[in-house]
Amino acid sequence: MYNGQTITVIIPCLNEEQGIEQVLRRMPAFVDQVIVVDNGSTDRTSEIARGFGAELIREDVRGYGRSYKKGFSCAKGDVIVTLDGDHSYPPDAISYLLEAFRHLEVDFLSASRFPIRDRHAMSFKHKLGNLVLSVAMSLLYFRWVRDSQSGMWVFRRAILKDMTLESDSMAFSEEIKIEALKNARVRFAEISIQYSSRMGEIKLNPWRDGFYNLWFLVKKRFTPRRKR
Ligand SMILES: Nc1nc2c(ncn2[C@@H]2O[C@H](COP(=O)(O)OP(=O)(O)O)[C@@H](O)[C@H]2O)c(=O)[nH]1
Ligand SMILES: [Mg+2]
Repeated sequence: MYNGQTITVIIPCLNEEQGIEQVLRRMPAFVDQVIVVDNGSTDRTSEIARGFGAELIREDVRGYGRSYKKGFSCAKGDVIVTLDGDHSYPPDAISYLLEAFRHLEVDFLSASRFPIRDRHAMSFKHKLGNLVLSVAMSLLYFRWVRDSQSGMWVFRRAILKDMTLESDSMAFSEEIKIEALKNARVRFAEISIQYSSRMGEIKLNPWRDGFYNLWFLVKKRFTPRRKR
């Protein structure tokens, strides 16, 4: 419970035995529900998550977006906080983000990894790719977003019912921000956090995911919404 609100943290994991241990070790005590979505790990990810008392949920179909949608369906908190299982996003920043979320009176707060202070945290290629995707998203949606690919967000769970989240892949991170930005009733803000080098092996495929995410932005912008 934080400021009278119950908090759910969701962490998607695909073989993150090193990172998840550090993330869970640093999880603030005020978090009411910690959900680890195991996306078919073959290492000790699930064992470690259970050992720390996290709620372990399995998603057998691979995909970052797919994992999040499964996690959302099990979330009970008033406010949802997300981060990777690789210990690149700081769990210590959760209280800082929740404080900013309240202070800024927003419904969706995205944590930007920029400016990057740890120069080993992201390669030049990744920085450039991130910039291209963020400029593209900002131009398509008429709103400056510095980090369209950030995986750390804080939002009111109630806004999920107004979102159309179709992506099962890495494009999910831009899609959820677009859905927040497009909704006039959802107040959106971005704030900077400290991003550091991930532990374990990277799951992102920079060229494939980068081009796909660019294509996804354009497709989502120009195709009419599917009826639900
Ligand atoms: N790329 C990818 N990540 C997944 C998947 N399932 C869960 N994840 C987790 O999603 C997070 C993001 O992946 P990561 O390799 O860190 O990408 P990056 O942070 O964009 O460099 C990590 O915690 C992964 O373990 C999946 O199918 N694909
Ligand atoms: Mg990561």
